[in-house]
Amino acid sequence: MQVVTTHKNTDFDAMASTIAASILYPEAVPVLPKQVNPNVKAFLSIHKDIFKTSSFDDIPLDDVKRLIVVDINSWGRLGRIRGLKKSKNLEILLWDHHSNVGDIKPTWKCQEPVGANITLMVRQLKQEKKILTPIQATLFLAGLYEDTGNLTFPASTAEDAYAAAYLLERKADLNIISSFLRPAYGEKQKNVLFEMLRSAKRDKVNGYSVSLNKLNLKDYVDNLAVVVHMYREILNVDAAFGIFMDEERNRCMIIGRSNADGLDIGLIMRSMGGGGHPAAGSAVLKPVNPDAVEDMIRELIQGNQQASVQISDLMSFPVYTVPPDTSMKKVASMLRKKGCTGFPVVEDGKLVGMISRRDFKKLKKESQLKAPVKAFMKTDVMTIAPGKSPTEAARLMVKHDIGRLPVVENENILGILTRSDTMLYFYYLLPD
Ligand SMILES: [Mn+2]
Repeated sequence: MQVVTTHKNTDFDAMASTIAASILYPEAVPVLPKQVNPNVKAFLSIHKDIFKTSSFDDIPLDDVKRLIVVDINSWGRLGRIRGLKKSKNLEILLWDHHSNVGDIKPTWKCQEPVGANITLMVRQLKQEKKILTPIQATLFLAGLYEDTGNLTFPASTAEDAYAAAYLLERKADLNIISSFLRPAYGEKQKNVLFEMLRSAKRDKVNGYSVSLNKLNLKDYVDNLAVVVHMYREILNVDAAFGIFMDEERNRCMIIGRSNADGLDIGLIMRSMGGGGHPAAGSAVLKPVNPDAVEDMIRELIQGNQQASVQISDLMSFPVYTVPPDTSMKKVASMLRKKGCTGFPVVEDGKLVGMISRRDFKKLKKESQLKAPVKAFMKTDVMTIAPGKSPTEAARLMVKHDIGRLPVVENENILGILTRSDTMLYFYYLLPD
């Protein structure tokens, strides 16, 4: 058996490197330690179906013949797998960008002092002509940016920038990245925020509390998205827009942030030639009259509501359900046949529980396969109404760490919303 793993308190670089290694070594099972950083955890909870990782509890240590360690070179910072330290005949491959001397003695290594470990792996993926999906590229670039402070930390190298360019070419999504990373907030950004707060106004558009703020920038300020993000939080409005006239570059930059379910910033920004997702987006225009931009945004918010996507547009149906007295054996074979990861359990048309592949871990003996599903199903089931927004669904999935939400109206199951359904929405892969 081959395993790839990384350090405890897993950050984006470590997580990205683990996934990248599982592409370079397709036989290797990616294993994450129990402790991962909160932002990585949030990312994982909505991307779990795409980035399948195991925990050490599922790995029989004695079977591990090859261990691939990424982004760390000391045993002490690995999880339970450090039990292998004394193991003989274990092949160890190391990918690490730290130059300190560690106590892992690899059979083979790629160790270079670059800003992010994922840089080394992206170079290899590129050499081997492995195809990356936009979602993989997004994760990898998140790791690269986090470890290099968006390529501003002194440890950043040209190699890191080449890797970043390659990931952007592979369509890494910067909006997704900025919503998961904590970006830099410095003196320049502080000044812009202060200016914006001094002239802040709030009003109601289409029932939403909105603040639009126009500002002339004397020189270039990066990370304005962070400023607009904080501005919205301080004003506590449903949506905030910064309309920035950049005199030096002779252009107008529009950044929006929304916290309201029906108010889709991505939709508004796309109408202006930009892009984004429901909670965040931006557009860059040629020099225009900022008042005209403000009017345009107001009109787009007015027309926004009908266009907003609801759960019922995304959910999968019909739903395969099982009655509570179905045997676990039957459920297992149905899961395989239908290619599902779980089923709602329904009695007299009412939802009484959920059974998922994970629940099969509760089975201790072969004979328990004869037991009815109601003995192993989860009974406190989270559901969602068809008229709710995908943002609301994503919030529930992240908060309760669940992969599928039954869509229920008047106690009837209409469909089921999976992580992948929700992700399609966030990455705008929906057909128009
Ligand atoms: Mn790192």
